Amino acid sequence: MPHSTRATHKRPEIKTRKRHPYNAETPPDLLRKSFITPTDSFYVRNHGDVPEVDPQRYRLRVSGLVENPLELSLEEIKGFPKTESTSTLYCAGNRRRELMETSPIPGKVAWDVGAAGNARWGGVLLRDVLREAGLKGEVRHAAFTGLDGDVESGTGEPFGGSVPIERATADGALLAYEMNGEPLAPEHGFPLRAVVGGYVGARSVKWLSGITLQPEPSDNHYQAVEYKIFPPHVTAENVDYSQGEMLGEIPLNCVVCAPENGETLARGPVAVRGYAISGDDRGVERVEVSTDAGRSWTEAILTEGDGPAAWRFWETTLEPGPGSCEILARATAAGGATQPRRVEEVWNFQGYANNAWHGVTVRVE
Ligand SMILES: Nc1nc2c(c(=O)[nH]1)N[C@H]1C(S)=C(S)[C@@H](COP(=O)(O)O)O[C@H]1N2
Ligand SMILES: [Mo]
Repeated sequence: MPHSTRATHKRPEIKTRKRHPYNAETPPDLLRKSFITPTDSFYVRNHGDVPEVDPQRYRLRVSGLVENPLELSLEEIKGFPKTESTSTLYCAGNRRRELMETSPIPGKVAWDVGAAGNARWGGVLLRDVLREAGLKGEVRHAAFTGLDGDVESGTGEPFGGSVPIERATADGALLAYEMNGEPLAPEHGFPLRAVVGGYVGARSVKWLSGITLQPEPSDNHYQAVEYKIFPPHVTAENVDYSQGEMLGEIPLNCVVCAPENGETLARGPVAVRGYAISGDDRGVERVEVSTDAGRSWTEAILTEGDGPAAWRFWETTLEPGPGSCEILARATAAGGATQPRRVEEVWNFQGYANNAWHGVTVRVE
């Protein structure tokens, strides 16, 4: 098997969602086990082949509207002050499977709830590197380009995407060379990736080869065509790609990880656990659960998580009656925002950003 489709360090419990290119997600129980997701259970989202990069010959190019275009070796990048931050990567396609059950979304990865993970990233602040390059006044976006080969888009171009310059220069935007205290694994972007806290995973470009400072967002396929939200009536047949909204901040979301959907439980108290996430830096204010289809709610306890870019873990205890029971969960953001109730309200033909109330159905005996 070629190097490009091999997952180097993953546990056997990880669920492969696609072999070529390699895509895999973390099962819910494993995801909820530790606040920092170990690298060997962290999801992988690849749109092309994992490139084999020689760290000696590697260069990062910083170009566009800058006073001093840069070409930095890995050693030169590591010469900037080192910074560490805990930040959740959240794939915009997470929970697509539920959207697909409402109405088909052909050709897309059927992610359950595990295309998300929280890591301790080590690297340098993107703004330190941008300061060295010297931004010109017209800069509005930082556009990242990767080194992937043979991407699914068929454009022949590697994966790329951009973020507004305010995000690129914020505290949570890193050029990371470490994940959980180790050099990045090949499938997570070795030797260098962007990590943009609070933004959908697609903007955290792996195997970073270039950063272009520009007045407009990136015209890369994965910014201009995919990772865009269209209203529910737009389809692959009638879509106008000049329209739609480019995904940015992670939409407020809340997921039940335990018990798992379809589990059979004995009568008595049940520990209910999950994660919640909000892409804005004020974070998650409250998580509630319901066992009566949302008529009444019980507040859960927020446990770990207090940084702006990391998810929150939550838990509570319920005692559902015998028979079939759906346990629903929803979050409220610090600014007061809530989640839409039904998947139908958020359905979009590319299947992104499903943040309807999440639920698991269990049987109590
Ligand atoms: N170069 C490159 N960067 C990429 C991707 C990719 O396919 N190629 N996938 C993106 C998407 S959609 C997500 S969700 C995250 C996943 O990061 P991970 O595989 O390290 O979990 O990487 C992003 N960066
Ligand atoms: Mo993603």
